[in-house]
Amino acid sequence: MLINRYRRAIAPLLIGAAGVAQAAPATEQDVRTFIDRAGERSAELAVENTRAEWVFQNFITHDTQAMAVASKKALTVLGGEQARQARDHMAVQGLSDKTRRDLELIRHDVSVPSPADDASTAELVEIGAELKSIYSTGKYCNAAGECSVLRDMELRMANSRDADELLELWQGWREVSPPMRKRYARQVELANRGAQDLGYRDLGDYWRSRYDMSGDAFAADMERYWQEVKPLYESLQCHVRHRLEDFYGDEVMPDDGTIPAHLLGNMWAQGWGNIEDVVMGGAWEAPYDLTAILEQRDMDALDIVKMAESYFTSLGLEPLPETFWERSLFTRPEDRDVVCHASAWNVDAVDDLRIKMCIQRTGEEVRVVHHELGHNYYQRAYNDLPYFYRGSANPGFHEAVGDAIALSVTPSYLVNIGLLEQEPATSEENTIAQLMQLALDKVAFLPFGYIMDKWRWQVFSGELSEAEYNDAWWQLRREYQGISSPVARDDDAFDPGAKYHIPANVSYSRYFLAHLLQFQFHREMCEQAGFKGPLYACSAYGSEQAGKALNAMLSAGKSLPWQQTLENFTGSDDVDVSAMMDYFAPLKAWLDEQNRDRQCGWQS
Ligand code: X8Z
Ligand code: ZN
Repeated sequence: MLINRYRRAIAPLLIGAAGVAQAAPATEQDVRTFIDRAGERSAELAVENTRAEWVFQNFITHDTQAMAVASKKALTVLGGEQARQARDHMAVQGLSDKTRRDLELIRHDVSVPSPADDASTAELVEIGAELKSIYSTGKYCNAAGECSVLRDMELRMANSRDADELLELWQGWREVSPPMRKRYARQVELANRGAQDLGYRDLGDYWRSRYDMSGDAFAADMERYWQEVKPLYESLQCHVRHRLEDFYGDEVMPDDGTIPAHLLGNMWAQGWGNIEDVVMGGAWEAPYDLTAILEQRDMDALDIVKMAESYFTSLGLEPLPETFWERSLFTRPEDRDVVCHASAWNVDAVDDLRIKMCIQRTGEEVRVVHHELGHNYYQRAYNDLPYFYRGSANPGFHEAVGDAIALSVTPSYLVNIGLLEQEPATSEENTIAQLMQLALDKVAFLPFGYIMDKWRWQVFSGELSEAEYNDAWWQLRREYQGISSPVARDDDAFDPGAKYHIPANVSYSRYFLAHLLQFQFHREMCEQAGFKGPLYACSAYGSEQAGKALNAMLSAGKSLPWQQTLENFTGSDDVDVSAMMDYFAPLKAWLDEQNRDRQCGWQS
């Protein structure tokens, strides 16, 4: 049966490749011809689709959406056909490891696979565009009829210390997502069928299987990494909860040990850096305030991007092309709807690099700009590889590069580039305050980075019905993050949909991995730069040797199993949480001291 299906799939290829009208047993060479052709066909359609998608995301209208859908549909059809063929070609006897892996890459080249029939593909792609559009054009209108967009609400959440106002913003944004739920459930149904056609149990199994190991082994590794970093998270959660209770009073704090989700300075409680003042209780101030520096110097969005670019060029990498500055979107246009969620593009897959971002003048955004340029430098480094190798070693690598670079935004770096007059004194206070600032973003993020896909894995496997989506989401939020909903949720609530990557269908394990990998990359770059001293004090700024080592990794794209690429760069073939744990070791000791007589932990 398998052989028959396989023969049918490969027969046309043999006719095309060898010019004979009869199916012959396929050889490695035939399969290689298939791989090359698949790459050429995908490359052509992908550029066209990226262009249509760029226009749609920069000018969201009925028509641009229709155009993006049409081109996405063509790409999904092609990607699906080739992925199914790749799956069948795996039955060819005696293939080399490299060819097998190349087939695997083709099999994984669609993020949301469709069943083979035309109607399903059209429906699936349409739903995808609708979800993105609902999210990106979403506005919250208050009782007085004043409407706000997400960026403004996020900024208010970052700065407000009024629990009622925070609750209104938190609830308000979640009014955008209920209309997504039905569509989302239908999309899951279709994409699951698409994944099953490719030989996977469901879409979750398909997503987990793109890591050069079985999907089940990947899930086990994710859990292992989480268990390794969990004690650090628990110490932070306990301290933050107590500080919030001191600040807001115990009437807003549940007595089960969880933190209500609206008090953490971020719409999704995924990063808590905006409430550093509350967490440090005014006792120890951060040694510098990057947001204030940007204001004092009157730096605008363009200045921030130039600053990030100059970090990359200091490593010996080429400046961004002229077209980057002409074609990127740096600030939110007032007159139209755009997808504001930050992203980095290489439109022609050669050097048409761009970012699209609604930059705000905050220290947090400085990190995000570095993050996006990390994507652009990666895209440029692998642009000369065959199509299916153009990508990061695994999805986490793409997300880790710019963040690793931003870890070099230290006080000494800011002095170096003239933004800070002098380095803050070396003191325990300053060290802890600096580490706390970063931990509130990086450590706080870890369980959130994990549950976004954990929730989807449950949804995709059919473990949850549509009616259970929201409760299961809060169950995970509670269990892993120790965070609870500040109010009972309505029956029609769809809170996962209020986070971009759910409607946009971007898998999220990549960010969890990136939060660990970036410390590994940073450690390696610091070694290359010859830095001696604690990891948190290192900036690899200006080290061409570090730049060379980094670029060698970037240039490998996904041509090798990621474990190999990681080993070539860092000497280790696995994600190693010790880099992150070492980085935060002084903070962990300090937190445990603060927490000594406190009740920690929460009911899950
Ligand atoms: O989505 C992003 C980037 C674009 S790839 C801005 N990030 C995740 C998020 O915002 O939720 C970066 C960190 C996590
Ligand atoms: Zn990213």
